[in-house]
Amino acid sequence: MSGEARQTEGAAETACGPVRQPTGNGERVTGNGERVTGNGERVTSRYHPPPPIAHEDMETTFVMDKPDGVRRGLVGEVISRLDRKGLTLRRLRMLTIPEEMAERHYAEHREKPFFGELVAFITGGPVVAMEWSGPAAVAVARVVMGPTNPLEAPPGTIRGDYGAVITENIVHGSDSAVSAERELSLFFD
Ligand code: RTP
Ligand code: MG
Repeated sequence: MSGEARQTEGAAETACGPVRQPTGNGERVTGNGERVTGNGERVTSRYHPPPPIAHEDMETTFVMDKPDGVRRGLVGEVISRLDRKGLTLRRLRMLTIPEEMAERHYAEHREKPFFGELVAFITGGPVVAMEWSGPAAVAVARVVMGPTNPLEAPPGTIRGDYGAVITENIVHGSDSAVSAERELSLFFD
């Protein structure tokens, strides 16, 4: 059904079902949710709620406020955005990452030209490591964060709203469920 309001006889219909203006003409709602208008017309809601999220869609992901995010006082902002998006905070730990741990965390970038700079940056101040869970948590966290390069991150994302350069993009989020498992065990076990 289109999301546009559609005008029917005395009623506007939206994606969420019929929306009726208060008429004051004796409308009533029956026990099964039907609305009966003053002239006896029966209006059945056409909103069908999505099915409950299947258990297998629930995920856990690793998110980290990087040293620039902590330094700039954005820890609360990051937590608040993930909270409001619907994820659940499970574990949280503040630490300064030792060099060897940083190299393991970013092992997939070991051969990249920016690896040394990346390790120096991530070990350069305290971070806040977090475990978040929820439906499709890995992808959901990355949507909230925005693309890696803040210049490509749209407003409304953490990196789009607060970042300016790719080397200081405020927050890390696992890129897959496998990475999440590895990163969570690195930081919490
Ligand atoms: P992250 O791992 O930190 O959550 O970021 P990401 O998945 O969005 O991006 P990824 O490709 O894993 O890169 C890791 C971090 O490396 C820095 N980077 N610097 N100088 C550069 O060209 C460059 N490219 C990437 C970024 O800070 C990125 O977050
Ligand atoms: Mg990454």
